[in-house]
Amino acid sequence: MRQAGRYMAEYRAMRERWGFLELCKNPQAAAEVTLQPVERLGVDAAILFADILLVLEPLGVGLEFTKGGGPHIRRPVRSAADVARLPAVAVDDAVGFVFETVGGVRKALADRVPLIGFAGAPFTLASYLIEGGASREFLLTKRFMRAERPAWHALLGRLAEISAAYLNGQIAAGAQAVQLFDSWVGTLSPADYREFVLPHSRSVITRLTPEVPVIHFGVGTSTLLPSMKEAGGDVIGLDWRVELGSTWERLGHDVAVQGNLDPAVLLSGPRDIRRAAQAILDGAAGRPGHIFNLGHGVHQETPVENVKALVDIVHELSSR
Ligand code: 1CP
Repeated sequence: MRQAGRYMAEYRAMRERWGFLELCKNPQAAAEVTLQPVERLGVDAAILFADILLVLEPLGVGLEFTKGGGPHIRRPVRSAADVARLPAVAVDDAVGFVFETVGGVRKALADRVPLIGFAGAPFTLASYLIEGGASREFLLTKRFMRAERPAWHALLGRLAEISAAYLNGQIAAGAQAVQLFDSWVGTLSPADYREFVLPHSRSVITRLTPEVPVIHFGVGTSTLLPSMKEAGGDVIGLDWRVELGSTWERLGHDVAVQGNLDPAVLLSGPRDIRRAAQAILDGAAGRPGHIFNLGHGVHQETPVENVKALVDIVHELSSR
């Protein structure tokens, strides 16, 4: 959950030298950033430093990251004609630098910890293409979805292919697990999720190289979780708005879960962090198939020593 980022001085130092996209496109520098939290925090897995939006750049929509760090699409997709105009993308050529980073990270890690790759799910990618950037209400996306049904499904079909190719490229290069981020899908009703999103997320997951664990994650998904499980994934990612124990029971213990500490807890201190971590571990009750994680990304204001404290606390409380 964004374990590399601006809350780390090492990352900020890299960002003084490179723009965000530049950093992603430099396999050596991106590998270095990937390893920073592994060295500094002692986490049990490395998370590839890249972005879900990198695959949108070859679509010619004018992807840029503004000074504040937020993504911006200069030529958003707003009509069926815009969808039809999107060029075919050879993912291997377009984001080969990401696959190169994966190879470099695996080599540097020498199997100390596994490497997790990731991609955006079709809905979340489409929301950036249509809105042109971040959004609160996703009104343009929701209007497009209904007003342009065939174009919506064509667009999500294209994005599912791209997302699957992006993940399979990472797997071929050495990623040992992958996470599908449907970060903003929690804005939809369960009925809309099932009609407009589920078939496309399922299509990503069914295309993936077998035997590689898939984590399927979204934010604000309490009412969508059973449908997300149906769409696929070996692990369902939970945010902090749900209680882990009862939610796992509701989903069924035949699927693994990941989560779900509120990243804002890391703004407090070790006592509160310990209490909150313990509550989550109590919810998991020692069952196999729980990956301790945050419920979403680390906030920029987070003191790095609190993240380190969390890692140590979880190791202590969950050691057998
Ligand atoms: O853990 C790590 O090592 C970080 C790797 C990582 C991941 C998993 C980055 C680097 N981006 C992502 C995924 C990502 N990117 C998601 C899904 C996760 C989530 O929900 O947060 C999303 C929605 C994006 C899009 C994106 N890229 C945003 C969100 C903007 C919004 O709509 O609110 C932002 C700010 C970026 C830029 C970005 N990507 C990654 C970093 C470290 C940053 C900050 C850029 C900077 O240094 O200025």
